[in-house]
Amino acid sequence: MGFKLDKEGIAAENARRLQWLEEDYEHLGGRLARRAIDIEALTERAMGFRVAVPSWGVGTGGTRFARFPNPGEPRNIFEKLDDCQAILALVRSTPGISLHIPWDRPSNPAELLAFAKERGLHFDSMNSNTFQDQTGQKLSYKFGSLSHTDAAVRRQAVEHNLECLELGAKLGARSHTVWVGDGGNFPGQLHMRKALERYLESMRAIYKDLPPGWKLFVEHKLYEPAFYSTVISDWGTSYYCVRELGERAFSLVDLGHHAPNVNIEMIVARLIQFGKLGGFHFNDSKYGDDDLDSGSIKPFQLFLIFNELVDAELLRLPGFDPAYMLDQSHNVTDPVESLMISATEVCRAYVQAHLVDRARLHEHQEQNDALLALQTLKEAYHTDVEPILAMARHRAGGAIDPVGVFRASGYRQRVAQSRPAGARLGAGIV
Ligand code: LRH
Ligand code: MN
Repeated sequence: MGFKLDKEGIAAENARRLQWLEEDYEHLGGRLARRAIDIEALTERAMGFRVAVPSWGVGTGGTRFARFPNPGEPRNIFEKLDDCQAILALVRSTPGISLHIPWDRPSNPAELLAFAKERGLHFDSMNSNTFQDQTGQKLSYKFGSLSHTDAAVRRQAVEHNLECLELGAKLGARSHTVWVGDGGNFPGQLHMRKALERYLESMRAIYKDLPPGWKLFVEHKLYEPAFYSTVISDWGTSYYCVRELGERAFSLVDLGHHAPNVNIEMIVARLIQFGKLGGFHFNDSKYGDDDLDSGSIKPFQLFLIFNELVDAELLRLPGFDPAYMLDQSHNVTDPVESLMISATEVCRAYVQAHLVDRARLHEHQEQNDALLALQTLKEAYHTDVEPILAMARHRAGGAIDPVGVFRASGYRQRVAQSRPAGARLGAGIV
């Protein structure tokens, strides 16, 4: 039943789809050539595109109400990396894995590094966790962590982040992401200026020990778990902090961390202009921090964000090197399938943004021709680049149809056998 997700198994499946792909690819190539666009150059760009996968994304997510585990849930970091290998085998753009500590704390870092390398994987940004209390933890983060009123709690939180840096250095990571849920639920609960000062004092202690060549990412979020005042609630506060910390500190934009209808592509343009755009946690949402699949709710917004990123990339703006990561919670789909589709949707927005006729757009902008300026963007957004994405996967040894091949392989059924369902039902994201 099924087949191994190796080159042979994937090639056999691709063989059944290749002729149609080549027809569609040639047709699109002809249409793009009319716009003086070389499809081969775009396919090269798609093959070079990379987006990191969150280790916490391959397990089934949940809400505060419930979590409904999938068959074959990964039970430890090694099984999570096996699932990440399956994703990489099929879409080829996701060799980077973002770890979360302590959820993924290995007893033997060297063993974990070797395990990842064997699977063509490497470790991307580290993530600390001072938004949950761990068993045996001395001081609680109930009322905050890096901004807590008690210096001992702040020290404990700083120590945890320093442990993440030390571990990440052993695993070959090159950046560290700090998101804290610190904040208040009621007016008056927090002194808002003092809380930010305490946070910055703690972050300076972390920044001081950043390994050479590393970047530190500050992730803002409007609300949740705090429901009145969040210490790092918006890009402005994040930008102020990374400016204060130093040249290796940058702002990370999680798409779900903004109020509805906020113009996120404009925040991206600002952070690019200020030289402080560190990277992204891509996902999508309709209401709050829903952590839904990237491009599933607002694909035009994702395109507009990449329109800003590609404009900067083409201009080779100094220091412009944002880190692309997914950060999603898969409550009702197979996490492997959702992550593959999401990696593809992010790459789609990237390739479409390369279709924008920037000379013509610039002209319309200078002429204040609002309609033709928007049409110039829409022309790129309405171009179906699926043949480019599929050809890029195929040429990189991946699957023309990742989900089709994943299902045909019987991978999920196989891991359901080898990974008996764990007792833990419960709620929450992991
Ligand atoms: C907070 C967040 C953060 C992670 C967590 C898993 O909402 O986006 O990036 O640490 O999700
Ligand atoms: Mn995030």
